[in-house]
Amino acid sequence: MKDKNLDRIGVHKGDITLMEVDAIVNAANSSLVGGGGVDGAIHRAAGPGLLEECRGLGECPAGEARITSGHNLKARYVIHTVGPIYSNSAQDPVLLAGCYENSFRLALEKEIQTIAFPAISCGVYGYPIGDACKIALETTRDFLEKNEALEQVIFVLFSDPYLKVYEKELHELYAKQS
Ligand code: AR6
Repeated sequence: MKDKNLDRIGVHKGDITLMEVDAIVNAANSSLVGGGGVDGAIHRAAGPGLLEECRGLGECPAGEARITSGHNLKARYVIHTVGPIYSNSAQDPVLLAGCYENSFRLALEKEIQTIAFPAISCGVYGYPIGDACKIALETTRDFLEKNEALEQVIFVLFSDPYLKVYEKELHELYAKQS
C-alpha cells in the first residue's frame, strides 16, 4: 500500500534563508553564536536580533536542538541543531538522527506545520552526503508515520549533486513501499 506520508516530504534546490515556511533549521555549532556555511547565511539574513537571542541560549551539544524566533526571515522560527563532526564512528548516525528527531520535537511543541532542513553536517562537518541523506529521510519518514500535525518537510539543497542524491533516495523509499 502506498504510504501517503512520503508525499509530505519535498526536496528543493536553493537558499534556505528564502524559504516561506513556519521554521527553517540551522546547521549550527555547539556555541550557537554563528559561523560559516548555512549558519552564517541564516544569521546574515535574520539580522543581529538572532545572535542576541542565541547568546541567551548557552551551549547546545551535538544531536540536540534549540528554537528561536526568525527575526527578519520569512520563517517564523529558526530551529538550531548541531550535527556531528563526521568521524566514521558508531555515534555519528545516532547524533545525526537526533538532530532531526529533536528538531521535529520542537516543531510539534510550537505547532509548526511546515519546516525546511539543510543537509546537516554535510558541509564543514564532513558527513558523506549519501549516508546523511538516508538518515535524514528515514528519520523523517518514521516521524511522519507517527505524527499527523506536520504538513510538510522540505529538504533544501544548495547544489545539483546534493539535490540528485536526495531525489534518488526519496525515489527509493517510494519504490520500497509500493
Ligand atoms: N541554504 C541551503 N543550504 C546551504 C546554504 C544555504 N544558504 N549555505 C550552505 N548550505 P555547513 P555543517 C549547505 O558547512 O556541515 C558552520 O560554520 C552546504 O552546501 O553549513 O553542519 C557552523 O557554525 C552544505 O551542503 O554545515 C558549524 O561550525 C550544508 O548546507 C559548521 O559550519 C551544510 O553545510 C556546521 O557544519
